[in-house]
Amino acid sequence: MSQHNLFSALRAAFPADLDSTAVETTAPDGAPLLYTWADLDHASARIANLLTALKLPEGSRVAVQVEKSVEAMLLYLATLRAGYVFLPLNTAYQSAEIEYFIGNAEPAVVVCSPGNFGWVSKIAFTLGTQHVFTLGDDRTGSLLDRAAHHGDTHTPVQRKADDLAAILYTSGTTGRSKGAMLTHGNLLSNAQVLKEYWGWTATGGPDGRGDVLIHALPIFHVHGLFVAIHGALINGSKMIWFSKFDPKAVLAAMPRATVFMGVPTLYVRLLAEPGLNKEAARNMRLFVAGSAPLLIETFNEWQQRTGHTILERYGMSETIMLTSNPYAADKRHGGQTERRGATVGFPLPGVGLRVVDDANKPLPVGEIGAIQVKGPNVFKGYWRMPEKTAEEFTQDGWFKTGDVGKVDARDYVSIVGRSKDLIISGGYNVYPAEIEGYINDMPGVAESALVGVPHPDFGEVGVAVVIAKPGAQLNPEAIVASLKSQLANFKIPKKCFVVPELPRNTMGKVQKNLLREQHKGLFA
Ligand code: MLC
Ligand code: AMP
Repeated sequence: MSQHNLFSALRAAFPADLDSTAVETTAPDGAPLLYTWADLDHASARIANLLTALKLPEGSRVAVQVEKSVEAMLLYLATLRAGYVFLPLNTAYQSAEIEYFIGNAEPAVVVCSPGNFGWVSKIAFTLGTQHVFTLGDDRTGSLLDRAAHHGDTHTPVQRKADDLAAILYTSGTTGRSKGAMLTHGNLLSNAQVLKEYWGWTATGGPDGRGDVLIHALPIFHVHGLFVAIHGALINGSKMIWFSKFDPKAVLAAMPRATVFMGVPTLYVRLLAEPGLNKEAARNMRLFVAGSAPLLIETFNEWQQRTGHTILERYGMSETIMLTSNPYAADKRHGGQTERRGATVGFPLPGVGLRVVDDANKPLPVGEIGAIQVKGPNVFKGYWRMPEKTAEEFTQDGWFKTGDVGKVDARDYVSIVGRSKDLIISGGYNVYPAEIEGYINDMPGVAESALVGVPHPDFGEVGVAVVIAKPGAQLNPEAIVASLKSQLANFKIPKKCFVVPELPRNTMGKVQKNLLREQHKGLFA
């Protein structure tokens, strides 16, 4: 059997000089911290040996909800290395959310922050998890304590391309989260394509060691966990690692870096820094944006201030990266080099993309329809939801993205909307049905609607509109406070209104477009 373990491919790309710096970061107390490539290899081997020693069943899930740290990345690498399935969880999730994920994924191992051990371990043990470890962002916790007793060499477990490497939960339109199953083959093929397409270079960066990536995104989603980490590792490139995005710190690191990746909010916040200029960006090679629509104003302002044209790309949890504006001349499209604002570029090599009508019939150039995709990057299906998986694929194997868009005469893809009822706020997805479910369960609530409205920082934020049952008195602040006690903070509506009625069409369906229109100026 040939070896398809993603870790092996990443490890093979480590530079020959294993004592050179792989990651540069600061400890929570502000002390500088350097990790060599040898450190990454040995520390991930220790954790992989610990996981192996637990003798977990084949295909076991390792669910992780910890603050961002280099060790959290090492835990990801160790999970791949040991052949298990990594399941990252947003640190903002609260107990009801965690209970759902653990109940649904049935992980054999859960790793949580030391401060959350009480409630997380209670949920996990109740639901049958055998092992709960802790990992702090200051290298404390039982995971590293236990791993320290294991050896620092480890042979990656053989995996087939089709074996699961990770499960990423993505909420569904009905409110129930679905686990997107990604294989070693999905992740590796996408990393290899992006290495080539974005011109990652092993030499020529500011320190003479090739590209240097500023990593400032969370590592529980596709963008920070796969696109950024795999991008750097598969090129043997150093990372300047930030546990939290701080525009001033990123700006200060920029002269030592060549590549930056961010959701649009990160670009908006960097533009608010007076020090962002051509001089600060002088050594940069590439700025990548995605996960949410990048406003053309942000794209243009960035060009004026830094002299660099942001490369916008488009992806999903289910597919990793799908399309990208060109980094260099793209021979498949007449050698075009232009990175065009308000477009997401061309389908990546190997990715099939079509725009179709309601009958799945491909539409002519320029017409707006549903975006469907195919390729080695497309996931294996939703965890334990075969019916849902079947619904989301056409009979001839195209995945329905739920995004609405068009392809122009020069082959550039634009996303113009979504058929799925989804709000993307600061790069995080908020599914209205989930929030409405919580509001509707509150005493005195008859019905509610959550809509996304424009926001200067987060791009889009949720606004809740609620109607009371006859005779009930509702307080918008109390509704928001109740949601805050139950849900991840980014899902909380930024504003809540109690109104006598909701606008409806003749079928009685709530007209969310009218609510959006009514509230679009709230944060202007
Ligand atoms: C934080 N807050 C948000 C928010 N993030 N509100 C709405 N949307 C968000 N995204 C709120 C908190 O609830 C809190 O409110 C207040 O802001 C401060 O919280 P914080 O945690 O201190 O915020 P901050 O650190 O400033 O975080 C903002 C951010 C973060 C933009 C840095 O949201 C972020 O890292 N976003 C990136 C998400 C990402 O990586 N997405 C990739 C998905 S992959 P209060 O009221 O409690 O004080 C994907 C596929 C693809 O989509 O194509 O890539
Ligand atoms: P997620 O399920 O968190 O992976 O989010 C995926 C969704 O993010 C996609 O289906 C799109 O709706 C959206 N998305 C990602 N990149 C872009 C982009 N560049 N422009 C617009 N929307 C995007």
